[in-house]
Amino acid sequence: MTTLVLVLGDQLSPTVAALRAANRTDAVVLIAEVAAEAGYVRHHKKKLAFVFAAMRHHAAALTADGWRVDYVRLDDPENRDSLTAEASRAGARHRATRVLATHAGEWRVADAVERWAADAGVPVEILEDDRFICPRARFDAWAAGRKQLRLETFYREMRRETGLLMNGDRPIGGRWNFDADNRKPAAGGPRFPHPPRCDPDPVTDQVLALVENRFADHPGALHPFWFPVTRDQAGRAADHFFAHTLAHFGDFQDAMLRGEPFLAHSVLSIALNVGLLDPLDLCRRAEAAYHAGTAPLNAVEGFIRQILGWREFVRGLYWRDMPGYRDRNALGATRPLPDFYWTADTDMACVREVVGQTMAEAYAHHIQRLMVTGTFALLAGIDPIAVHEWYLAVYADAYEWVELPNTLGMSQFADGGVVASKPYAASGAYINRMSDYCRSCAYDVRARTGPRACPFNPLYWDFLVRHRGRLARNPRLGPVYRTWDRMAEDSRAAALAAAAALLARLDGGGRV
Ligand code: FAD
Ligand code: DLZ
Ligand code: SF4
Repeated sequence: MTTLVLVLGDQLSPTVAALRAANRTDAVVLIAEVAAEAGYVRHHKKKLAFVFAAMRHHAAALTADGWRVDYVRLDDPENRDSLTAEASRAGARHRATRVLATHAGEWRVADAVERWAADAGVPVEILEDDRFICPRARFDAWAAGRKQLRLETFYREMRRETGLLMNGDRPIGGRWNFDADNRKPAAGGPRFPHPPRCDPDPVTDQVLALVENRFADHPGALHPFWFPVTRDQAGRAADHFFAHTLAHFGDFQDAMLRGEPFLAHSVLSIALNVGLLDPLDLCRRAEAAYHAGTAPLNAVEGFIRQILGWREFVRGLYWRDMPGYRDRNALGATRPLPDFYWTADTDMACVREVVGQTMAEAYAHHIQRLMVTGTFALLAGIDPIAVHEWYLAVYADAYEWVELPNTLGMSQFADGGVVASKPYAASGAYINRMSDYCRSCAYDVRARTGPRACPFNPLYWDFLVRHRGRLARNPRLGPVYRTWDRMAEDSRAAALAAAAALLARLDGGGRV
């Protein structure tokens, strides 16, 4: 009797459901590097290196912990290139009499595993992935019958259920949300500590050589590679964040600064999303920092809201609304993704900085993703699937369950308002307020028209006019439309003409 335990590349927790249900005495754990997962989008080289290095280290840790692990390398000549083909091959190799799997994090993989399981020839048990704070059924029960799903309502319920930052039934500090305090620009702020750099060991060095050889045509810089790839390293990165950075997290949460990719962000999502860290544990540690007086409430509440609120909320939505969710395109956007999303070759300093940093680090923080590359794509009407595939490829923390609702929903409004109550459309003024990018830009952030006008300005008005039929009824956008209507006729015409010229340049492959 042999049980085959499937462990996928983002299931690198020693207590993942399938391992908990198995027994070291009769189990073989299959971990497989496969071309299909490496290539379903053109993943950034650092992301590939991270996933493979973390998988190899996890296999070694499980072996040390007494598990029999069958690790299939990408360069194994027998490798059959897909997770299900490797599961079949391993099933036959080990004469498996049953298979245990933890539900995959992406619909695409979950569907393939389910279809494979139906005729695997042996019983296949697919267990819920319980490494989240809110079980899927709990989210569905919360969502059932609600006309609108709003983060704030869900988040409050999660606060009550976990007791995080609660004083009985009341939120500590008397408010649920300290977002309004979290909008300081970073220029002139404190020095922001760099997240700790983990030097590659020989295992990671081998992976780096593999990625260098096999994925030379994938985007992004492989070196320097410094991400944590073991639980110990991820734990140390978290320790560093709680000791040195969390206290500033709130104040500068929305800020952007040239040459400062990380500011006061934790950069923990990369390790968290493969299971090297635990979400509830991170929330409890943040709460403990508040009680110990080492971080203020606005920072701690902001951090907890991202994990307990947003991360759980988007995951619940993803599973509730897939597979149809991926095809949504409420604003009918069809333009191809401009090349500068890959090359950073643009005169827009903000986009250049964020794409350049993304290609270097496979990381950008939330506001960079949302309000720079995201907002530009939204205003320019880029096909949401192209935008989605870009985010999925270039960020080391990107898995569809978290990336898709953030990109297609929050950032591109392609779900018509499920994740976000209004589109994150903004003119250049927002970027200018929250960053120092505009100071080094070829464009003038204050100009609305003319050759030097910041592209975000005419595109912002053009976007609102293009989608007036759908958006004017949104109470939060009413005042914006009233401002537009009050503008002089010639100013409005000039803004629309500037937008048309810009979009024509974009379509013609001209420089923007
Ligand atoms: P911090 O700012 O330190 O936040 C702490 C933690 O909160 C993060 O580690 C993350 O786990 C969680 N978190 C914060 N915001 C969100 C959010 N909106 N949704 C879910 N979790 C959140 N996050 C991903 O993990 N993977 C993605 O593929 C991803 N794609 C995104 C695409 C777009 C267009 C946008 C706007 C956001 C996306 N996010 C994604 C959310 C967010 O940008 C990242 O979680 C965050 O930037 C990760 O960096 P950090 O660890 O330094 O986060
Ligand atoms: C992201 C990724 C990559 C690049 N490679 C692998 C792999 O070779 N083997 C594997 O099991 N998982 C990989 N992953 C993670 C999977 O894509 C992930 O399990 C799915 O996104 C489903 O959550
Ligand atoms: Fe970006 Fe416009 Fe500022 Fe240039 S002026 S950095 S394009 S917001």
